[in-house]
Amino acid sequence: MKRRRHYLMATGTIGKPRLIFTTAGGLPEWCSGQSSRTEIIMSGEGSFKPFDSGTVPRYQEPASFMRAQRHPVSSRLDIALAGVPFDTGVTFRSGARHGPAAVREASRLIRAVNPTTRVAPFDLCNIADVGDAPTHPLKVEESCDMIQAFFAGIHDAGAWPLSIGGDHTVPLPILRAIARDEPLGLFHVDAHADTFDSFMGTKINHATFLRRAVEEGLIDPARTIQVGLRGTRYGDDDIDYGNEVGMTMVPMDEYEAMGRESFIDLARSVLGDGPCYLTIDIDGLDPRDCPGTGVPEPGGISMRDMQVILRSFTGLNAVGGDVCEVSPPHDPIGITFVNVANLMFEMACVMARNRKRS
Ligand SMILES: [Mn+2]
Repeated sequence: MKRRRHYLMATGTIGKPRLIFTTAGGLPEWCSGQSSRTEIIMSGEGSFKPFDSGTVPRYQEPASFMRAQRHPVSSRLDIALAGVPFDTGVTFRSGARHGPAAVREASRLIRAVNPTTRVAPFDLCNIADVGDAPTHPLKVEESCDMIQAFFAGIHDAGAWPLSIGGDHTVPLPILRAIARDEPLGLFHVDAHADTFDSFMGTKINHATFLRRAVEEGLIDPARTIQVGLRGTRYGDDDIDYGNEVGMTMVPMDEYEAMGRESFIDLARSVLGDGPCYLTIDIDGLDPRDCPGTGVPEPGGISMRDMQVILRSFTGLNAVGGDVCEVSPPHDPIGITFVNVANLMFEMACVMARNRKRS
């Protein structure tokens, strides 16, 4: 049978991609959107719409974040989705270097419109998957330099980054790239405070990223709120540092006592109107929802609460975000990655709404 080639063609302005058939015949009408070989042609004025799952089934084509188009970093982008496959900064179980691949795969399920806020991020903004930051699997500091350079490219192009790690060292080089001009507020979900000074003689790892970021003037501690802190601890060093610099810390016991709505009010008041960054260490969520992580701690935030909190952030001045510590080898069922894909969508909604406030 004569092979038919289909072209998913950019339509000139931001709009729905159009399928153009270059040869006729062969396939029945009901599968006219499919092909064994679909090519995306990007013109100078092309569309950044994700694949339409009503045309190209969501299990088809190589995975990208939320089925976004793959595109190099460009000044035409509002939000750049990126992976950071790096986990040489972990102190316990490794595996988060595989996080971006697993979340890309799971994010095939993500659809277009937020059911609560009705934000449709791909309608508001040009969003594309710009691929993975380069890393070295054996070198921490060198990898940080490579990651920083990659995100500096995104920042210099005028786009806001939304990434999937990688261990929780990853926000440090991202913040070094995007918070050079002014310190950002920080919404930080985590079982651990990540404010140790050092671990076994190393200063750059997933337990120290936030302390380094404050020391380097990248994060404003007065506009920083941490939630989900719990689990057994080494001592008071990390919490003492947070108190010393004036962060707002909400341990899990306090979160439960104050309740979700009061926490949302507190978070909005701490973060204020200035630009802020969102970082979710997936171990901040309860391991029953997100078991795929390197340092699990029982008794965490539910996926449902996290959804509601992020939806309540609509209107927040969020200019970047990440989800880190997503470790595929520790979740053979894969529910972690479905949840993380949904958190990525929620963050994309907050950022897209902020980018297009008018
Ligand atoms: Mn962390």
